[in-house]
Amino acid sequence: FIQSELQNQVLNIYFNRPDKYNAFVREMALAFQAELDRASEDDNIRAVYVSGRGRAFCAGQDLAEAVDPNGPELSRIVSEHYNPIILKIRRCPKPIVMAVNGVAAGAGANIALAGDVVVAARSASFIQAFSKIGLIPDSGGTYTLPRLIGFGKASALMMLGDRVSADEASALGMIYKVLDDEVFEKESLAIAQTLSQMPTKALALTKKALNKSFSNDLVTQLHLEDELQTQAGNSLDYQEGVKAFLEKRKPEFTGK
Ligand code: LHQ
Repeated sequence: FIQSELQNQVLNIYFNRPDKYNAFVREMALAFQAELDRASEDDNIRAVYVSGRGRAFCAGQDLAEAVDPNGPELSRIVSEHYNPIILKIRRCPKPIVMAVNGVAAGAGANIALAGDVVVAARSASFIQAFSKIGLIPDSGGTYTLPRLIGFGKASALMMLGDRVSADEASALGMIYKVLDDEVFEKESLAIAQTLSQMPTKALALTKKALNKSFSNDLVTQLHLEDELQTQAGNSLDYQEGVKAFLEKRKPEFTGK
């Protein structure tokens, strides 16, 4: 249910259950977690790209599995499938591009929104589908969405469950940008390739600082920046970045 391939230094991960709009079953959730672990641990992977095969990005939890008496119970679906996925995305020391190729619903929407750079094809859409089936938004949605678009809009989208087009999502500040369908795959892959050649350690430290940005006060955040900047300053990529600038040439970052 998950396909992955290493392309240069990018790990491309595809949700691959197209006839079910890439809805998550347990096996798929665990396989996605394993790919995220691999991305975190392998030094040769310097960026991650996540997209969906077929027409959808991901329709969230497979609802047939959710009500299957022999399937995992609801609380385990949250605690063993989605919570670890969101933490693995936010803790991954590599930039993660979420390339939303089609509809992203429920947990599928909130997994997309947890990415570092979220782009969508013009024909894609986002739905906080939970309220329509009597559930609450999970997969970090109640944390992430208000931070992205503000409390009022998040609350309305989560209660009404309205479908938001890619253009609306971009206007709301929910995603980084919209790409035309014809160039979507090529241009979104290129963003991941670009990130993979950037100073990987600095990007990891940037992500660490951003993870704290809405919960720390200013003084604490300034201290954190100081600490993380010191670490960035010790990297070889910092040396190379400054050297290349002074020599008026393109830097060659190694991620070290
Ligand atoms: C699906 C699904 C799906 C199974 C499309 N499951 N088959 C946490 C805790 C525990 C339990 C529950 O969940 C969670 C987290 C969550 O993610 S809750 C939210 C779960 N997701 C939804 O409620 C979304 C359900 N899907 C939809 O509303 C629609 O399918 C959307 C709006 C995504 C797309 O609509 P359409 O473009 O009209 O496509 P479609 O409805 O015809 O779907 C295509 C196929 O995919 C269809 O299969 P079929 O065999 O009939 O052709 C759907 O049954 C299947 N599918 N989502 N979540």
